[in-house]
Amino acid sequence: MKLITSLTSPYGRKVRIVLAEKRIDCELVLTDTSQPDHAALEHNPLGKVPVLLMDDGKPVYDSSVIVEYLDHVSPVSRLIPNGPRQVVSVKRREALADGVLDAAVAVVAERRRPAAQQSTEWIAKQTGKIERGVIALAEDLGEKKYLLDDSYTLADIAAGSMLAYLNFRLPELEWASHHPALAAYLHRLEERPSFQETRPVAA
Ligand SMILES: N[C@@H](CCC(=O)N[C@@H](CS)C(=O)NCC(=O)O)C(=O)O
Repeated sequence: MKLITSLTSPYGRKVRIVLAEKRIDCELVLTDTSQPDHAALEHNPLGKVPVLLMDDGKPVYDSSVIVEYLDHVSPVSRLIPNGPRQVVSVKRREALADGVLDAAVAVVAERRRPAAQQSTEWIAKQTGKIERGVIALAEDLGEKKYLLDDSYTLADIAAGSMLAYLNFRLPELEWASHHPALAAYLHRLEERPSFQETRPVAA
């Protein structure tokens, strides 16, 4: 298998953490989606990373589909528990984390446009999604160790990748000072080898 991604994509990081936790070998193919002919375009009409190429070359996207596939491919360290209620608990939290990321990525992209073309209303709307999403996550976590009580799941990987991306690209949001229990949770997650091996690299 091959994973087309960048080292800064938080969605790609979620997949890389899952690969590490499940000890699945996968070649990384690094690409830069800001270039007109980047590698993902040939396999994903949306032109987004990550894209997983299965052994027969068939592409899988987006990140939520890839991680579900990977969890089924190997029984090592199951990250999506059995049972419809458990599955939906994990996938709903992954959707929340990915939705916050969509807003964060939109803010980062908007800020890269020439100053005169940037929309403060658009940035404020996206920032509202980020703030409400982080509050919902903090309330959900409460004082628990993981989002699903004592079980480390895909929900924690998605949440950890998202929170670390906020620190990486939007540190001025200072979410950690408003949510100390969530900050301690991220700190615990970042001690895991899978998180340490996949830290984003400034591009
Ligand atoms: N829902 C997608 C989002 C992927 C995404 O937005 N990736 C960004 C990089 S962080 C990208 O490829 N952007 C390039 C573009 O949208 O053209 C997923 O979960 O994989």
